[in-house]
Amino acid sequence: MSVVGFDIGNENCVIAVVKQRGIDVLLNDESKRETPSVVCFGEKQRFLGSAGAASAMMNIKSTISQVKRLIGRKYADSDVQNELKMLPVDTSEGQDGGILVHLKYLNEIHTFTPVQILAMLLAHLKTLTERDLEVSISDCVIGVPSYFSDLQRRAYLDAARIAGLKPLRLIHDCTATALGYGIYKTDFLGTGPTYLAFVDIGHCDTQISIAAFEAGKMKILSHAFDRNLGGRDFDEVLFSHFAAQFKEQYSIDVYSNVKACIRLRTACEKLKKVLSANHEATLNIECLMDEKDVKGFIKREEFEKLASGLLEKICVPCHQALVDARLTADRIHSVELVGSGSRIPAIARLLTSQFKREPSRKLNASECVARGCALQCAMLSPVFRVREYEVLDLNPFSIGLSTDDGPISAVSNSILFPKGQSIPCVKILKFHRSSLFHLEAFYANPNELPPGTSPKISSFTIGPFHGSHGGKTRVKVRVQLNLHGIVSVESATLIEDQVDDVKGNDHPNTESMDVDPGTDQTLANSVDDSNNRKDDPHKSADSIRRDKTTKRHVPVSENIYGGMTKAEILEAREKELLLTQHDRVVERTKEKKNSLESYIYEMRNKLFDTYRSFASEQEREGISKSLQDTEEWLYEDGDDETEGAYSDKLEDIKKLVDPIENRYKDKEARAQATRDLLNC
Ligand code: ATP
Ligand code: K
Ligand code: MG
Repeated sequence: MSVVGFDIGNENCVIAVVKQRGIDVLLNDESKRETPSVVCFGEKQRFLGSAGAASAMMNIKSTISQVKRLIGRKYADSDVQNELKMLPVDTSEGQDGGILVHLKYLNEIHTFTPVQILAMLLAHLKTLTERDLEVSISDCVIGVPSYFSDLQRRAYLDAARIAGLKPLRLIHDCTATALGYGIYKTDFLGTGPTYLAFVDIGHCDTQISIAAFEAGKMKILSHAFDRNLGGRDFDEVLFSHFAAQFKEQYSIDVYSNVKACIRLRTACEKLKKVLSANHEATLNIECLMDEKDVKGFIKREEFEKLASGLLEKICVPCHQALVDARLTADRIHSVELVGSGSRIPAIARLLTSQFKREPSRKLNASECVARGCALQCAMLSPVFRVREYEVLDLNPFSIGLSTDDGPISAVSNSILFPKGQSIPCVKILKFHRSSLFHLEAFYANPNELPPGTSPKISSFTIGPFHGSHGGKTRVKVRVQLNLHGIVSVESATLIEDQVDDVKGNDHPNTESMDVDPGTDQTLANSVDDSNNRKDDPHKSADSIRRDKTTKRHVPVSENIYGGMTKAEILEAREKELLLTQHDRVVERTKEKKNSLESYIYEMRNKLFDTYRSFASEQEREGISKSLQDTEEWLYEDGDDETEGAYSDKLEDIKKLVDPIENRYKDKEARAQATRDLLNC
């Protein structure tokens, strides 16, 4: 079994695997370590990853990039609308308020959700991994932004399932980076924890986390972010600058031309990269639009002036990360700067002033997330032995729970899992109920959330069940915030005392409290770590009074607001398999056609050269004619044929050529034998 880590970026994906001697980053079909996050629907097949990027310009209206920006989000969200403006693909609102993309593919309009598109990308990464490892894989760990909502995390898991993957964990990007940093480091000072800040600037976002390291463990103290600040925003600054300049200079309005926009944006991204290493850079685009060639020039200083607003924005999450971690900048031992978006020199300068020290670049800026994910996967996999290392991460947004009757007042401010709570975590709640009821999970503090995030998470139906007459009925509900950062009801148990009420408190370890006798809810117990599950204090209490208490399993069903049902996931999985199958057939057909073509060229040469003296004139003429006919067929009727048709044609010619080839080979073998004899 193999363990794999995936970093799904808005621009690039990285695959890392743990091998005997360490962590390897895999090469894609173009031998690159980064794979573009692009899904493109060509006329006859899909092009994924690098092939997708290569085919994008030919299929503008059916190429999707940055799908991560759309995952688990609402069509009506104003941020999403801005995103969609940049995506030249047709979209609409789904019945559940989600996003649908419509593309022409195989002469039909197909509709996909962002989850399906992400699944295509994941399936591609899975294929690349399997090709490299020569085994099939399913266990993996995938990096996610810390600001992802419950729904976005679930969407990632759904996409992974559709792709045939089984994520052992969705891990926050910076947590993965911090893990990769800390696990091999043994020189942390003995006196108390060492604090580090990890700053990851990607294509679309900025994430900052502060972690505390001690020998053998790492604890995340805060996650802060700007969801809308990344490399592409710097591209956009250059884009607007040159769009305005070209309007004046060349009287062209690139905004009116989709293709010109894409080309100018691409050129601006290149320009930005050049400016990271040089003090000035030029831009040349041939035939940008209206058959006009354009030229531009900019100095780094000017670029930095244009981008000063963006640069200042980075200070906000830096400050927030420190505040949430309850630390001042001088307590930070080092600031590790990662993500390729951070290569702009002005960013390092700005961070220097924020943290009062120059950021360091000890980690591989583009691979650290994937590497950390692979490590975490090895740690979670039963088949791998990794050094003992504790990773404590935390919940980014406060999660509340309410019942049909309103908030659970036993929980302070009805927040069950506060922001900063460590994950995973289980809390046990007891309700005095005699029949089916509902629980509702929600985000308790909208101020913490990225704008546009719905506070509604999910609702859980506990039941149906019926208490037997006369007995006192309690329902014990285990609510968990799992390793992925997703809230769910793990189980519900009906507990009936057959005798009179036992006592308020179940067990010395149980903090039972009837905080709100007016309602029928009681917060019974909080267990802050699911690792403690095995020594649930209830077990011993129950075994003591087994004769008096009965326990029964109560069914729980969940409804995720905006999520996919199991049936929908299955259907999407079937569809993905069909599309993959189709792509494979198209690929094989192309290969067969190519080999037929090259066989024709090869034989045409050999026939009048190497094989000349081995064929009669009649044979040569027959073969020549057959080669000629097949070539013509390839250009006409045979241009778009099936795999089988190309194989048949190849076999037909081979039947004519083989006898001649055999005669040649016989003679060669005899000659070689003679040579060997002479050499003896
Ligand atoms: P995200 O983390 O937002 O999902 P990602 O992980 O794909 O995206 P990265 O690969 O870390 O993002 O960074 C991509 C960004 O880095 C792009 O905007 C790219 O233009 C930018 N970039 C790459 N090289 C340089 C460079 N030399 N100078 C400036 N920017 C660069
Ligand atoms: K990346
Ligand atoms: Mg990234």
